[in-house]
Amino acid sequence: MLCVTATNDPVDDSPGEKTGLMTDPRLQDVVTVVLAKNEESTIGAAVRGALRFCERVVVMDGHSGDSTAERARLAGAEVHLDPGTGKGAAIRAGLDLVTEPVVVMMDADGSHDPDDIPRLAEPILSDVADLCVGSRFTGGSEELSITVGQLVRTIGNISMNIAINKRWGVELTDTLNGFRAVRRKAALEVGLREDIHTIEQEMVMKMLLSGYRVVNVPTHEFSRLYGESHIKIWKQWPRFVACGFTHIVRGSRRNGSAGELNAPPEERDPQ
Ligand SMILES: Nc1nc2c(ncn2[C@@H]2O[C@H](COP(=O)(O)OP(=O)(O)OP(=O)(O)O)[C@@H](O)[C@H]2O)c(=O)[nH]1
Ligand SMILES: [Mg+2]
Repeated sequence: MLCVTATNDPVDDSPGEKTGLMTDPRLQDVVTVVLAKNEESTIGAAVRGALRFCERVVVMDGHSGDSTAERARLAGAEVHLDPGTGKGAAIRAGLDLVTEPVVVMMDADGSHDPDDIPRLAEPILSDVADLCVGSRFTGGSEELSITVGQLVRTIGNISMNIAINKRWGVELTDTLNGFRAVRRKAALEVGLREDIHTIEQEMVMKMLLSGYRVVNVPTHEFSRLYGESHIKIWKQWPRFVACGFTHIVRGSRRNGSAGELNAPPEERDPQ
């Protein structure tokens, strides 16, 4: 069914088809959690794209005031309301409610390409990593420095990469990208607490602190197609700095490893 949104663009509300699952049956262990707040123009394409590679797509709806939830359902997703306190809280709630061993997290604003889902999941499915973050620095981005706010975020991202690499002796190129795959059990074990977008850096640092393997693979980032960013960088930057600082100075319980896709896996339960 084709509808017309407030943007006057035709929106496809047809359900997704699971075409990618036929080529790699291991993808049955993967669920995609899509984070969406007021993304009615792009949610359908995001869900249909993800459904090509996953049995199940779960949309965490940030109490959207538009038709995001309805369009997500029409496209074939299971939709849940998030706790209402930000993207981080939505991610934590999503990790709690899914049961699949590998969770891909994807934005709904059209900036992430669902075709990258198998590439993100691969290091976890083949047990060479526990967290795989898409790298915009090796995969390219249309969003790194168009506005002053984006430039500030890019500088913050590079500074965070350098600090994390120095602290844990690793070589990560992007630690803040929300497009990532994680071993669910490990993500639950490290005890994530952040309510807002800071959960992305918290996840990387807590996984490294706990000895989990963190890698990057190249993924391309497109510009958000419609609507507005939910990051209020001029208001939220102190929280980003405080979150980074807290975990970087904390004592290490075990040494993490990163960037080594061929490192021998430690003995751990792959689930
Ligand atoms: N469920 C839920 N999703 C959210 C919330 N805040 C943001 N999102 C979604 O999380 C994704 C990332 O948020 P964005 O505002 O695009 O953040 P960003 O990609 O870092 O910022 P831009 O590059 O400016 O788009 C989008 O799909 C949002 O709709 C929230 O409170 N709850
Ligand atoms: Mg975005």
